[in-house]
Amino acid sequence: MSKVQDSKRYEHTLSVAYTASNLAACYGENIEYALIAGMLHDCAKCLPEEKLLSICEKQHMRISGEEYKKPSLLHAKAGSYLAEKKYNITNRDILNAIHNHTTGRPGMSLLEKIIFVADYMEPGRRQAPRLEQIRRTAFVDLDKAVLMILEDTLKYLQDSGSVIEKTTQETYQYYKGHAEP
Ligand code: DGI
Ligand code: FE
Ligand code: FE
Repeated sequence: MSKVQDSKRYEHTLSVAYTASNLAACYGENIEYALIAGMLHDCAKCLPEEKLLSICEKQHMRISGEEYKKPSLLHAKAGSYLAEKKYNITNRDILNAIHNHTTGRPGMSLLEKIIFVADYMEPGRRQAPRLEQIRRTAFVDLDKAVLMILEDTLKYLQDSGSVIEKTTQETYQYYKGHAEP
C-alpha cells in the first residue's frame, strides 16, 4: 500500500488494519481477514476522480447521482474491484467489506461492520465528536457503534451541505431499528 498511497493515508491504513484486528479478536472474526480488509480498504483512495469513474463505468457498476456529484465516494467500490483483480483477493466477505466501507449497508456481516467501525475510530482520527465514546462502545456493542457513527456522519454531512448517498441513509435506518437501545 505504501506504493499507492501518500504517507498520511498509509498510516491511516495501518491503523485501520490494527484496529480491525483487535475488533476481530474481540468478536471472534478471522483476524487475518480483518488485517487484509483493513490494509486494502482504501487501496483506491489516492486515485484521481476520473480514474475512479472510469474503473466503475468499465465494470458496468451502478453509479448513483450522488456518486457522480462526489466521485470520491467511488473509492470503496473501485477499491473492491482492484482488491479482486490487482491484489488477487477472492474472499467475498473481504471484498464486500472494502466495497461497503464508506456508506455501510443494511445487514452488514461481522467483518463489514468491523472495517466500517475501524475506519472511523482508528487512533489517528481526531476530528469526529464522541470518538472516545464510540471507541469504548465498539468493543462492547458493535451494532451500537455502527449506529453512532452513522448518526454523526449524517449530521456532519447535513451540516456541511454535502450530498448524501441513499445507502448511508438506508444503513442508518436499518441500524436504528436493530441496535439495542
Ligand atoms: O476513506 P476514508 O477517509 O478513510 O473514510 P471513508 O471511506 O469512510 O470516507 C469518509 C468520508 O465519506 C467522510 O467525510 C464521510 C463521507 N461519507 C460517508 N457517507 C457519505 C459520505 N459523503 C457523502 N457526500 N455522502 C455520503 O452518503
Ligand atoms: Fe475510505
Ligand atoms: Fe479509510
